Order: sequence, then structure tokens, then C-alpha cells
Amino acid sequence: MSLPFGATRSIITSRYALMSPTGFVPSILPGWTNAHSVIIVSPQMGARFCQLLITLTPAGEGRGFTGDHEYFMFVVSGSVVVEHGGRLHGAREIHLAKGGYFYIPPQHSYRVWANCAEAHLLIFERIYERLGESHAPPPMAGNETEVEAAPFMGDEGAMLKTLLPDTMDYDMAVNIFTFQPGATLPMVETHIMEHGLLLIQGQGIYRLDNDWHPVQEGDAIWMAPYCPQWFVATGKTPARYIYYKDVNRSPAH
Ligand code: UGY
Ligand code: MN
Repeated sequence: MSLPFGATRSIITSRYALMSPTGFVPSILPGWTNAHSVIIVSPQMGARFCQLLITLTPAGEGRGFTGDHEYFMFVVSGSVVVEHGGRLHGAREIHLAKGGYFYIPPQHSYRVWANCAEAHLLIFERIYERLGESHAPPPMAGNETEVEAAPFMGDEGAMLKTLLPDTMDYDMAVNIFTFQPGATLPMVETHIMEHGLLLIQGQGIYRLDNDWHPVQEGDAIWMAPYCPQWFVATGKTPARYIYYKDVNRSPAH
């Protein structure tokens, strides 16, 4: 049942944002043509990264140069082709099916287009923070179906996949949680890392700060550093979400 006119489940506070798809409004973005692009998390709301949802049809494409930024692209549905090139190598082409992902480091050119009727892409984008003199990691592709899940803090009801390598050159992590109905985060987390999240299956209740929100597939959430957070999966099917987290850097400089 849809909500009456004038009502929304979306809520934006200084500590978190819950964005429900019924309120999504597209933006025209440089580099993206014939694409439906929604900026669901941005510095304008207080985040230090951007989270975009892009819908591509065969007539559309995105192209650009990452510059000081890094991108993580995840294929929510459909399939895409990504062409990319760095200073050291020529252009390469990668085919990503549903569940596929691609990390594009700074100083890389990219072009992405759909090779199906309609592809939905989730993108996390931020300024890469170098660690001393070290270099950014190389481009990296995978598919979440090939990543092994591990019980989160020993709970087999909450399985976690870590999509990017756990090495210090990465300043972001992107993970996928699968919660069985009734499974929860084991505690109300309160941590320095911020999150951007997209619910890709099922439903549940998200605690954000001191509020509890029913959430469902398609909803997106931003959590500021130290925003208390907790989740329980409800309904009869597992709930799944993909989320961004800043990692491996000290705030003390
Ligand atoms: O990695 C995390 O901080 C994760 N457990 N947080 C979350 O799912 N809200
Ligand atoms: Mn967390």
C-alpha cells in the first residue's frame, strides 16, 4: 500500500539520513548521458563521500577521469561493461553481471555502459586518502557471488562478505550483510567510521541514533561518525544490505 500524499518515510537529520525511493529525484551529472542519476548521499547532507544510484539503458553511458577520487561501482541489477585506463596501461574492458563490482583508483579514466535493457548501478565515490608515500590500490573487479561469507562476530544468522581486500592501501571497505529473519547486529554500534548503505533485499528495522525506522529493499541510509546503529531483519525472507565504510586511516592528522 502506498503512502498518502504529503507523507514520506525519508528523514534527514544531522546524524543520519533515510532515503526512500518514492522521494528520489534525479540530477544531471557531468559525464553521464541518457542516464537517470540520483545522488542519495552527499557532503551536502554532512557525509564525506557520495553515494549514487544510476540507471543505464543501452542509449546511456558514464565517462570521466577519477582525478583525486576513487569509485566503487556495484551492479544491483542488469549488467554493464566498464572500460578503464590508467597512466601506465592502455584501456581495458570488464564485463560485470548482477552482483559484479569494480574499484577504480584515482588518476584513471573510465567509461561505463549497459549491455542489457536496464542496469542499476550503485556507486560510492570519495577523495582517496594516501597513506604516507604509498600508492592507491590498482583497479579491482569481482562478483559478490564469488566472495565467501563469514559469520559476523560468531553469529551464523548474520553473514558478512568483504568485497575489497583487507589491506592498508584501501581507505574504504564495502561489505554485504545477509541477515536471516530475526537476526540482528549483535550490539548498538557506535563508531568513528561513517556508513552509506543500500538495502538490496528484504526488510527490517534500523535503529539510527535514538530512532527506529522500518526499512525495506531499495531504501538507502547515511550514518554519520558515532551515530548509534542497530538492525534486526523482519519478515520471512533474509534481509541483505551493501554498505560503505571509511577504514585504515587515523583522524589525528
Ligand atoms: O561494519 C560495520 O560497522 C557494520 N557492522 N555496521 C552496520 O552494519 N551498521
Ligand atoms: Mn557499523
